[in-house]
Parts: sequence; C-alpha cells; structure tokens
Amino acid sequence: MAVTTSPFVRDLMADLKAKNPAEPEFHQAVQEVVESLDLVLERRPEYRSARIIERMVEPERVLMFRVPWQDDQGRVHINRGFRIEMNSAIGPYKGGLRFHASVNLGILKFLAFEQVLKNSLTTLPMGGGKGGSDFDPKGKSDNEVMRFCQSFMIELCHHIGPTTDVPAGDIGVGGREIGFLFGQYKRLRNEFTGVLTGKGLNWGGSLIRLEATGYGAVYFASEMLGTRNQTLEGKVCLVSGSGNVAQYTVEKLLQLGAKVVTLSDSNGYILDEAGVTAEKLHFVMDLKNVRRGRIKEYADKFKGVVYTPGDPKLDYNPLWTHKAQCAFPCATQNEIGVKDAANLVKNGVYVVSEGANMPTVLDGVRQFLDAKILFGPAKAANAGGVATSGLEMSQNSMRLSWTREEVDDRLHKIMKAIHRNCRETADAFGTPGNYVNGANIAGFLKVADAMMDQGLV
Ligand code: NDP
Ligand code: 2IT
Repeated sequence: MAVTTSPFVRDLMADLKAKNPAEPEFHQAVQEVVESLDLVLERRPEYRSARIIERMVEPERVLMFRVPWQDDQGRVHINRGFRIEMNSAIGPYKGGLRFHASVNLGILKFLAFEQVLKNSLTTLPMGGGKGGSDFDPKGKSDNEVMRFCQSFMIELCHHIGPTTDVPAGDIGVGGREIGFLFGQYKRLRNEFTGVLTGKGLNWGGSLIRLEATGYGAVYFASEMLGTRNQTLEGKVCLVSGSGNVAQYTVEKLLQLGAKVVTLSDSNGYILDEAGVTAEKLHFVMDLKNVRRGRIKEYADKFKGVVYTPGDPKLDYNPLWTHKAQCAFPCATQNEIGVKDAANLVKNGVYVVSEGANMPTVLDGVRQFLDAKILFGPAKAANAGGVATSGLEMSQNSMRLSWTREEVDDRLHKIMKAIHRNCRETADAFGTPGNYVNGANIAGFLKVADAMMDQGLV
C-alpha cells in the first residue's frame, strides 16, 4: 500500500534506522507515529526547530545489565536485563517489565516509545519506560523464578523508585513475579513504597488492576461501537492470547453479552463455536495462572472444540479467518499480518480493539483505515492497564484503598475520556474516525508541550 510521507519523515526514519540498526519493531512503532505527526508539524513548526520528535525517539537513559542466577540443579545461567527510561516530561517513568525469550533492546524501545504516548493519553501524570529480560519463565520452578527476580532486582533497584521509575507487569511478569521483585526491593532498600504496580491486594495493590487492561480494551470497543449506535451484545468476537489481557477481555465481553469463539497461546489456538462461558473461562484462568498449562487442554476438556496447532509454514494465522464482528488481539506484537488483516475485513470484522501492544503490522493498520472499520490502536485501547497502575500509585501515595466499584468507575471514565480525545483530535486534524491519528497526535501534544515548557533537557 502506497503511503506518502514528507521529506522530514523520510529523513527522520533514515537517521533512526542508521542509529538503531537491527531494531525493526522500534522502527515500525516510530514510523506509525511520525506518519500521523506530519499533520501536526505543518501547524506547529516550533516543534521542528526544538527537534522534539528527534528527542522523543532517543531514550533519556538505557540500562542494560547482567543477570546471573542458578537453577534448581545448581547450574549457572546468565540473562540480560534492561530498563529503558524513555521520557519523563509529564511524570516519573512508568511501564511494564517483560520476561520472554524474544526480549531484546529493539523490542523494549518500541514498547517504551509506545508507552510514552499511551501514558500521556491516560489523563494521569506518568512518563514512559519499559524493561525486562530474555529470561523465559516457561518451565521454570517457582524457586527458579524467585532467584531470577531477586538477581534482576539487585541491579534494577538502583534505578527505580516511587518518584523516579515505577515498573509493572507485561508478558511473563504477573502477580508471582511482581511479588518476588517487590520483596527483594523492600529488602535491599529497607522501604515499603509504591515502587511497583500490580502488587498483591494485601500489600499495596489496587482492586481492578488485574482486570484493567482487558476491561479497558472492551470499554474502548463499546465506545467505538457507540458512535454507530451499537453495543457489544450478541457480537461474535475473536480473541487471541490466553494470558492476563485475553482473560479479562473475555470476562468483560461475556458480561456485556458478546460471544467469544477463540483463544490462543504460542503453540496454537482453539475454536469454540458454542462460545466461551464463565465456567470455561474459569478453567482457562486455572490452566494458565495456576497450572501454567497450554491452551490445547481446553479442547481436550470441552466437547465440540477444535484445536489447531500453529504452522510456521503459513503466512497467515487461521485464528483470524473465522466469521465475526469484533477482534481483540491480546497476545503479542505483529500477530495480525497483512493477510490476517485482509481476512478479518473480508470476513466481516468491523471492530478491532488492540489489547496487545502493536499487534498489527503497518500495512495491516493501513488496510483497517482504508476499510474504515472501527480500529482502536493499542496505545489508546489497552491504556486501561497503565491507567489503573496510575490509580494504584495514587492510592499508595494517599495510603488508602478505593473499592472495586470506585476503581472500575474511574477506569471506565478514563477509557471514555481517551476515546473522546482520540476522536476529537482526529476530527481537529482533518481525519475523522481515524483513531490512529487521534491517539498519536493527542498523546504527542501533551508530551511535546511539556518538553517545550521544560527547556532543552
Ligand atoms: P501474559 O504473559 O499474561 O500472556 C501473554 C499471552 O500471549 C499468552 O497467551 C502467550 O502464550 C501469548 N504470547 C506471548 N508471546 C507470544 C508469541 N511470540 N507468539 C504467540 N503468542 C504469544 O501477558 P499479557 O496478557 O499481560 O500481555 C499480552 C499483551 O498485552 C502484550 O502485548 C502486552 O505488552 C500487552 N499489554 C499488557 C498489559 C498488562 O497490563 N498486562 C497492559 C497493556 C498491554 P504463551 O503462554 O504460549 O506464552
Ligand atoms: O504495556 C503496558 O501498558 C503495560 N504492560 C502496563 C504498564 C504498567 O505500568 O501498568
């Protein structure tokens, strides 16, 4: 698909690629944003002379460190730890930690860059960061995961703090890992502070944080449908992934009367034409969060369910070929390829709300925009997770906890505000209905103006 970009964008991308070679995910994330920002620079040339975009794509600080640990047999392993402190113009660095074998500097830079704009959209005062490790928690014992987390924190603790940098979870980092990380931070620093979010409810966590990303992605889809006077009731939905975001996306979809027919993990996907029920979802939560099993077991357990293993020879994912109205990609980056986007549109999907970060390739995004479907880009649609992390930080600072209803109500209002902001910004810049431009521009403007106010730092 042909895209016209200005000489400014072409030069910026050429510099970025030269300076950050072999980081395709980072290039992709920046490309998508700067294509939208072309519209802003025409009106606000002062951002260009202050080189705001060039500054935004350069992390304020990159930490990379060795993480040695011993497995249960006493063998020594060495992983690589990272924290990208991307931008602190509007608040302390904030963003998750990812533990996955695929983690590298480029993936974390893409995530940190997205996080800056996402956090800006939440309405809360949070800068952007991201971190993690190429440590793979799959198949590791709880003790191995604990030793890894403790070793990781021995270095990370020098760089984070409740007013400087506040990490949270992401792929491979859930309640168990946050617990081990928090315990070690507390021991090393001798302080009980809100240095991490996603904490357990007995020790400073917030109600609804666990549910927030999935619930938020569904609230965002509801808002998009509302612009066409429709609701999620009765809609058939394709969901990918089966981790935290997928689970609570499904829970909220069921509460709103939608029908979910797929779930997946990195080995394959299940098709349940009868629909996932609350009982089946309970099984998935136990399978994934407690027994740490594979989604294939869903098909072994329930009748009429088809499991399809992933086939690396295919250039499309059959999960995205089923007839539906809505799609919620909730697994990982680039899980909707060019053919997948075409299949979705062809099969009647007209709502895509991205629970995962950058799940759609650039040409897939362009297809959705050309088809004028309701496409909620990740930095808007999945911002409910980090927004509720922001609410956890507020509660920690005040040393009190809000009720479930209070936090859910605040989350819901924030998702509505993000939706409204994206829509109004897209309108104001002459691209009505384009939530990609709306999210990129609205997220950018708040950070850019803060950077202008704060001088050349
Ligand atoms: P989890 O670790 O809980 O779950 C991840 C899910 O995605 C699992 O089902 C996993 O399968 C699957 N998956 C991971 N990597 C791959 C891969 N390379 N190929 C196929 N499937 C894969 O993570 P979350 O649910 O927290 O995160 C999912 C997505 O949502 C990520 O993109 C994350 O960045 C994003 N996100 C998360 C937020 C949060 O609050 N947790 C907030 C905003 C966005 P398997 O079990 O086989 O690994
Ligand atoms: O991608 C994300 O927004 C997250 N993984 C959540 C970050 C956070 O700080 O809650």
